[in-house]
Amino acid sequence: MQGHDHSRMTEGDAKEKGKSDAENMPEMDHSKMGGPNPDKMKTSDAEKMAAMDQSKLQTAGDSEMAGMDHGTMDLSAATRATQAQKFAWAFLSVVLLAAGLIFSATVVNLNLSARDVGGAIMPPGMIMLRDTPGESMRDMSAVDPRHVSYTAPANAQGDSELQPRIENGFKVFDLTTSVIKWNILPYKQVMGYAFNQQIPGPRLRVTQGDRIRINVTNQLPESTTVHWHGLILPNAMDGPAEITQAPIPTGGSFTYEFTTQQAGSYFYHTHDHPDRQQALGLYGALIIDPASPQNIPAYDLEYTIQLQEWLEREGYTFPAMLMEGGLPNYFTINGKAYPPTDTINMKVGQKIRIRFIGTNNNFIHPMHIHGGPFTIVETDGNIVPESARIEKDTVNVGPGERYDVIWEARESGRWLLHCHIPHHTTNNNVEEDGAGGLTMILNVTP
Ligand SMILES: [Cu+2]
Repeated sequence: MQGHDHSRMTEGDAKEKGKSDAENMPEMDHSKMGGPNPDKMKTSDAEKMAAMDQSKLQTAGDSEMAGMDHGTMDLSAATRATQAQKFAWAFLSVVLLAAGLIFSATVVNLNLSARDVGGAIMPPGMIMLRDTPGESMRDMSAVDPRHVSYTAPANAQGDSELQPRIENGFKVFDLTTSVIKWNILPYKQVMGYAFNQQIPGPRLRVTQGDRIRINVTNQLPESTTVHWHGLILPNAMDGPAEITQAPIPTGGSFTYEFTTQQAGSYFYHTHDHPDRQQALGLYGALIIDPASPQNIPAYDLEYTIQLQEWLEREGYTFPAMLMEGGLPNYFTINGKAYPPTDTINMKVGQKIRIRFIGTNNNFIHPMHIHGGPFTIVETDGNIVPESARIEKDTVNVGPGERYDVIWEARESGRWLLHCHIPHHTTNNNVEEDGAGGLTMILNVTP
């Protein structure tokens, strides 16, 4: 019956073996103690062994645990770690430590050093895997608040016309880049990259045929350049960093010089990491008036619209872009989100020329005007021939595009001009006074 489990015994087994089990019990107990096979032992031998075992226990108990009763003494001996147990714990600890390191190495990019990404604050939701380069992270990181050198008044306006000074027949403009704090709403301040401490940068207005010179000084924490979007000019003056010129380093400057050959609505913007710098505000309008009258319909007023997307979360401003973590939550016309965008006052019968400029960096904005269609008279600075002019009430303004449209105030009232992607007419997904973001009002009176 040795080794036979009682619970597995059948009824027949129990009847048949029951008696012999009872008879063998004392021997089974001895066998559990180890030592010589009790079957082969004489009765007197078994009795001697039992006595010896008893005396061993007694001796050990007396010497090591004097004063304690036998029960406690036995427990203490049972909980004492053996060499094998100590080794097993040490081995398990080493295995767990190694597993922790290996697991971390599989999910964390150990190739990046603090020099690569030190101080960078990343947008929530950006996907950063082991193959994400440090440069990618710096590109999408928040504007470092320590680099802000100026805080614009909450009601400051961008796109203010910069008057040139005349030097040797050149119209000379000075542009300086820097990091500023800028209010896109009375309660919402962003940290942006600005020309001359405003977003958009100052409007440069010249005449076709003018010789112009622009001195650019860079006070950003990174290099930059300026590109003159759409212009016919010497290649060396075109602006793309690393392509036609060395980037202007922090504290450095560069002078651009050319003669304006075209007329129309243009703009200037950074061409050094523009995905970051232009998304943070480095752009401005460049309006070139024609040298002689153009064949376009007459108009009474004009207004320039520059679009931009923003990503601002928890006090940090990230360059908005079409990438995980970079999606925008604010949208501005000339640096302001509705309600504080401009309201244009008109009389019934007046016509306004609106210059839509695609300074927006990532998103196409279908710009719509209520109260009747407009006529597209120029595209990307080029006059649309009279026979090809079309009337529309919505025009897609993609990045880099310009549309000059003429809209007539046919009825009095408050007419909306807005992007037709409704998310772009909210402020962080919230509507205020009926809209937000890319919205403004044309207020027409009789
Ligand atoms: Cu839009």
